[in-house]
Amino acid sequence: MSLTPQISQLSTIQVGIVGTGYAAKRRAETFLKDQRSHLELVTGHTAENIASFCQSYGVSACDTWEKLVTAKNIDLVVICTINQEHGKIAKLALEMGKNVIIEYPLSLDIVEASNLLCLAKKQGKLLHIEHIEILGGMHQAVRQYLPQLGHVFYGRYTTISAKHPTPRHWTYHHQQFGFPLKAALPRIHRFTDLFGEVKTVTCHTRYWDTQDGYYHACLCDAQLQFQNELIIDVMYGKGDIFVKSDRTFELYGDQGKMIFEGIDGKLITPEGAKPIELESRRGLFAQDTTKVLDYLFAGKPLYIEPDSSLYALQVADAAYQSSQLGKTVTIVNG
Ligand code: NAP
Ligand code: BLA
Repeated sequence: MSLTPQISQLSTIQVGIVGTGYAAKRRAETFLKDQRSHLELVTGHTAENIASFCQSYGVSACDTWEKLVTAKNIDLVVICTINQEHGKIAKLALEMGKNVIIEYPLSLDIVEASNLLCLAKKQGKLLHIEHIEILGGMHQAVRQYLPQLGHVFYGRYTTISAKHPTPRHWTYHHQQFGFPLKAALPRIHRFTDLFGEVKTVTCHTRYWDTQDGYYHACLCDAQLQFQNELIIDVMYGKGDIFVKSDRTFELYGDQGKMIFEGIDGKLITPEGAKPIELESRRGLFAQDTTKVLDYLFAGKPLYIEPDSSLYALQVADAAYQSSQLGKTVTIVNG
């Protein structure tokens, strides 16, 4: 992606954030510390949370996202709100000629996501889709030790978040969160980043519904077969039907195996087992934010291209189609 000259000539960039939750807070803290950015405006959902966010960080409040993305004094819009809103906010921001940072997923709609990449290119603006899992310790360790596994033929990634009771939160709402493997896109993106193109996807999804579009538990299980015959099983579950949380990542190769249970990693080869220690997952939004400023001001390459996120979304969309149709879906790779 080429450097946006307009920004590289500026000494500071004027930032607006849409959202007041965890991601928005970590972003705001980094923008406030970095001399290259000025946090101008913040908007969100409930007036109460907008007011307390703005008071904590000493920022001006805006009552709607439309006003924020059309504000003349904003150069960079950062979209940290619920998934259902992502696509439309990104679209207006790009149409207004803003640079955009968006938390994954870019959109819950694959056609809209693809159009947004074209729009960003046409406008000559940055569209950065955050994928902090790529910056995280586990993915870096997997990349580092992968050559020691030999030919990798099977992998499995289980993430279960047990909740008792399940909160009435947007992450348990069908429309607001979206299809689980689109919303939790890193479950697929970790593998497409390492192993490339997927050939077929078979997926089953089950929800334990409550009311008003909410559910109290869900289970989404997908099997991906890659072009190189590698088979990956992805299991995503959350809510009150689960007794215990679990995060287990495994890769099997003909010369070794890697396994991560939470932050405890192991590389197992015929010579024995070697522990792989991981750092905490904190600090990743700060890193992502700094990398965007380094890109805009110094032309340093970003760690992720939007096409990589779009491809993972295409695979997640195939998983959605598979679970709707009750059969295996073949991916048409460009
Ligand atoms: P969060 O802490 O729950 O914050 C969600 C934000 O959206 C809050 O400002 C909330 O406002 C607002 N919101 C809630 N319900 C809404 C509704 N119905 N309509 C409009 N806005 C609503 O969420 P988060 O963890 O920061 O996630 C934000 C985005 O980042 C999501 O797309 C998520 O997938 C992505 N992401 C998060 C992480 C992470 O580590 N947390 C990692 C990667 C990607 P109120 O609180 O006032 O309702
Ligand atoms: C990812 N975490 C996410 C996502 C959501 C949350 C909505 C995006 C969807 C997904 O990939 O599953 C929400 N995570 C939470 C909430 C908590 C949580 C509400 O841990 C409550 C404690 N995120 C955090 C915190 C950390 C964190 C406190 O909110 C770490 C200390 C890390 N969340 C984190 C990371 C990802 C993520 C690194 C990227 C997904 C991945 O690593 O695969």
